[in-house]
Amino acid sequence: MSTALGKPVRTQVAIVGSGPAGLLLGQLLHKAGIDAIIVEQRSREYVLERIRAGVLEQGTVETLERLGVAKRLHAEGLVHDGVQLSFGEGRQRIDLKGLTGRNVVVYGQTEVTRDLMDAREAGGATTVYEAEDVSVADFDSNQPRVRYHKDGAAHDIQCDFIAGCDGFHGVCRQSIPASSMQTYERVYPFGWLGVLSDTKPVSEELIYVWHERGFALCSMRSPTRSRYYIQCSLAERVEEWPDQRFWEELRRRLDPQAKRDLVTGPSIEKSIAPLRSFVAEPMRFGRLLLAGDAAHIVPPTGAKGLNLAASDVHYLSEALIAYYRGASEELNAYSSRALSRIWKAERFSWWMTMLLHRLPDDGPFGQKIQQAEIAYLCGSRAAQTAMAENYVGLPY
Ligand code: RFL
Ligand code: PHB
Repeated sequence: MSTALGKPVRTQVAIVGSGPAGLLLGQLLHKAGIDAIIVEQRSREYVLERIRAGVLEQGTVETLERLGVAKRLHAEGLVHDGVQLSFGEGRQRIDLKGLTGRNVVVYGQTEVTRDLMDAREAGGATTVYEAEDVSVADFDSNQPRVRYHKDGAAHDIQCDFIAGCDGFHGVCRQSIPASSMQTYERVYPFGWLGVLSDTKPVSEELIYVWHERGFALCSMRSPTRSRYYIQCSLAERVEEWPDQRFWEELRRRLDPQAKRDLVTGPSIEKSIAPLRSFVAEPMRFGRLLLAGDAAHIVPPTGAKGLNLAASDVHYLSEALIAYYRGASEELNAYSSRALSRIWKAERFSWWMTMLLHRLPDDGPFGQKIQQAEIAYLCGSRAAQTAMAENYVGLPY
């Protein structure tokens, strides 16, 4: 059986992936009058249902504001001026606002995605969902292409540039010759078991928990919806964690106040995520430009993944806009500009991960060092400022 051939389509920038990186880039280009098509392998509903990040840096919020998609974020997002560190019996507040003048906003990635999708649809821009066998070609020439199948037909998009916004497992990074790319990776020997529940959050601020049984995080999505995580072994399966076992284990790791305040209830989502640090350099190969998780991964401990996707596409959109105005040098600088910020966020995410998790191979010495570092953090305004500066997000 032969495959029907769709009419070749032309656009300026073909974006692969409709996660936060692809959708944000699409809006930034649209606002500048640059034509872009997004090609996404999943359905719109699937993309919207993935429960992921929850904490937005001010820089991310400012980008959404400039795009005119922050109305619901301002109505429903929770502004957090501090985060809490809990360790055994005690708790320390890190005063983000007091130490840096900045804050973060708790607003789910699913909501950001929905707002961006709605704006894109209202602006009449094209997104192809459920594209099969997506491939990228000829990006070492001036006429790159994105190909895919849909509804039994083969499609071909001709473009000036391809933006690889297709996440860690996407096709774009994998299409770059390995000899042209250097990768750096650390896989952590544990995961996060996450639960979403329609219960009142245990605290008004996020609590990051160090405990000898392992890390825990108390987060939220709204005043009535909580998001909790506990460190687990990678051998563990979700089915082994009925709700009651999860709540008992979480409670064990909390400080006395949080133990008392914890409200439990049925989970509405439960999943295990592995933790990884990863960077691919450079982020440009010819006319293929990578952004977001396609180029780098951070462990979620610092809440940086979505925010890095936002800063990448900020730099990338500036470079593409400059190109279409006749200044092509900015595209050459894209990778190094983005990587400079990425490595600092990689360092911070690694640091928070190593400080707060039980490290199976580190033994009692490692635990003592963690405790000493937490005690130092509690007693030093300078150390708290360093943490706060990174948590609220370094400047673009
Ligand atoms: P995404 O979101 O993975 O989107 C990539 C999109 O590309 C599509 N795709 C393809 N499309 C076409 N053809 C192909 N061959 C394709 N292959 C893949 C996918 O279907 C998808 O729609 O990457 P993007 O846009 O770079 O965004 C990155 C963020 O999603 C990610 O970094 C964050 O979710 C990480 N993260 C957090 N980040 C924060 O900033 N703050 C947080 O609080 C935070 N918490 C988290 C997190 C990630 C977590 N998990 C599940 C890994 C908490 C967790 C538990
Ligand atoms: C979340 O709410 O999902 C969340 C918050 C902070 C993190 C990671 C995840 O560091």
